[in-house]
This record gives sequence, C-alpha cells and structure tokens, in this order.
Amino acid sequence: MRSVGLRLIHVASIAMSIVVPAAAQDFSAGEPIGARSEAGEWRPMSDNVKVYGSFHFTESCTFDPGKNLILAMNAGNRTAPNDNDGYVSLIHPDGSVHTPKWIGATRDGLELHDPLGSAISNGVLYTVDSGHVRLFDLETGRPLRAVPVPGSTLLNGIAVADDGTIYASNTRPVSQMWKVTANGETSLFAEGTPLNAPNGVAIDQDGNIVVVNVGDSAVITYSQDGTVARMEQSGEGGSDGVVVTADGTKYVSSVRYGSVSRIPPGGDAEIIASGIPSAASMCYDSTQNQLVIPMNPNYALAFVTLDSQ
Ligand SMILES: [Ca+2]
Ligand SMILES: [Ca+2]
Repeated sequence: MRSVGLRLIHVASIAMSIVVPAAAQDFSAGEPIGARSEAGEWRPMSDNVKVYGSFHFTESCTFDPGKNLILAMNAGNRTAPNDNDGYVSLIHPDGSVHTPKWIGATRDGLELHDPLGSAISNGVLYTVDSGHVRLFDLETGRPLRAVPVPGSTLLNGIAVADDGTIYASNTRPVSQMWKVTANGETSLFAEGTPLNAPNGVAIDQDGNIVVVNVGDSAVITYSQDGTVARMEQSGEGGSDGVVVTADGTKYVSSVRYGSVSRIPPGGDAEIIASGIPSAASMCYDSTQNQLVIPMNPNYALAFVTLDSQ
C-alpha cells in the first residue's frame, strides 16, 4: 500500500509539470505606477501627480475599451538579437502613465524581444515579434502562446478578425501577407504587387483586410479569399499605421512624411494632421474618439482628436 501511494504522488507531480510550464507559473504583471516607501510599503502614486513617458521605441499601440487604457508596445533595444527586453506600457487616454511596465515588469515566464504591430480581439492581445505571433491574455497580461511564422523576414503589422484569424504583414522582401488561423495553421495570404513593403493592417467593418505600404501610398483592401477588392491612395506615401472606424472611414499615418490622411468611404484622401516625426502604427481610441500615434525613436505618443475634424 505504501509504495502505491508514493507512486501516485509521483505521477501527479509529473502531470502538473506537464500541464503548467514552470515559466508560465512565474509570470507576473507590473503594478500601476507607484513606489516603495521608507517603511517598505508599496504606495500608489498620489492623485496630484501625472507622469508622461515610459516608452522605449514604441512602434504600435492598441486601445482596450474595457480598461479605457492604451497599450503601447515597446521594442527596447532593436539591434541586439534575442534581447528579450520588449515590454508593454499602459497609458491613460490623456497620455499620462498608468503602468510603466505591465507586460515586462520582470522577464520571468516572458519572451518578448522587439514587438512591432499589435491588435486586440476577444480578450486577447496579439503582437508580432521576431518571426512569431505572440498571444497574451488581455485581462492579466499573461503569455498564452507563440506561433512561429516560418518564411517571414520581418513581421510588422497585424490585425485579427472576429473569428480569431490573424493577418500579418511581412515588410522586407518578399512583400507578403501571412494568415494564421485561430488554431495556429499558418499560410501565405498574398504576395507581391500591389504589396510594396506592406506595413499596417486593419480589418474593415465588412471583415475585409486593409493593408498599407511603406513603399508607396497604396491602401489595399483584400477580401477574405485573398482577392483585391479595392485600391485607394493615401495623401502621402511611406505608410505605417492604418485604422478603419465603424463607418468605414480610413486613417493612414505616414512614418516617412509625418502625416495622417483620412479617406472617407468612396472619397479621396485628405491630410488632417502633419509634422509628426515617425508617425508609426497608430491605434484608435474609440471612447475618446482620438487617434494615438507611436513615434518610434522619439519615445513618445501623439494624440489627434477627431471630434473637431
Ligand atoms: Ca528589443
Ligand atoms: Ca509598422
């Protein structure tokens, strides 16, 4: 009897170690901004303080309407391979800091090197990083899984359809769009012209995939079957971010020329903001009705209110 009991305990401990990887057990998300007092107690920052910043090469952002916070993706060092120093900061809609390092407070149970594009869908945060699509729990920040995209050379923009299908751009030659299904099957969605160093990706109100090129000013709308449904032009080339709002209006940011174009459904592009250096992969804050634009090496976010436009 005694030996049977010991064996059962042994089996149970093996099963646990298989189900829950040790690394995932160690993950912990960062706390909202605060500091430890002389008495050794953690004190949240008092209400009469605002802090701005907490960026290190922010390429993209997404907006979480549930928390009313902007998630800023920080690449950190961008030259050392496998540096594992990427992090996600949480920013209030007025630009002040909520949590300097939310994902990335420690490196325990976390792999995140140089996150570029990001998207949220159905309670999951998605980002592209070093040849992978990485998924995180939107509520807790906990890593869920990573899907490698073999054959990609620089994954950059990402968008996620309601059914969990992921579309990611590959900017460096060959110009490609990759598709990853919700169960992790990876395939080539589109390749070559009219893609020209594709960058930002969005899903429009009809479920089409909208892609902008950093190589020119094309705004390409693909049907889900991979055929080109529409071609439009931004006000300037060198595009990085693309947002499609509920009424079908498209906004495109030019990382090369520092502008934001608005393209109304069926209309021509109009530049609504300019002089924004390195206007990268912007997101739409649907609650405050504003565009939020990460500015890459400027370590900053730009905010464009749409109410007055
Ligand atoms: Ca890095
Ligand atoms: Ca980008």
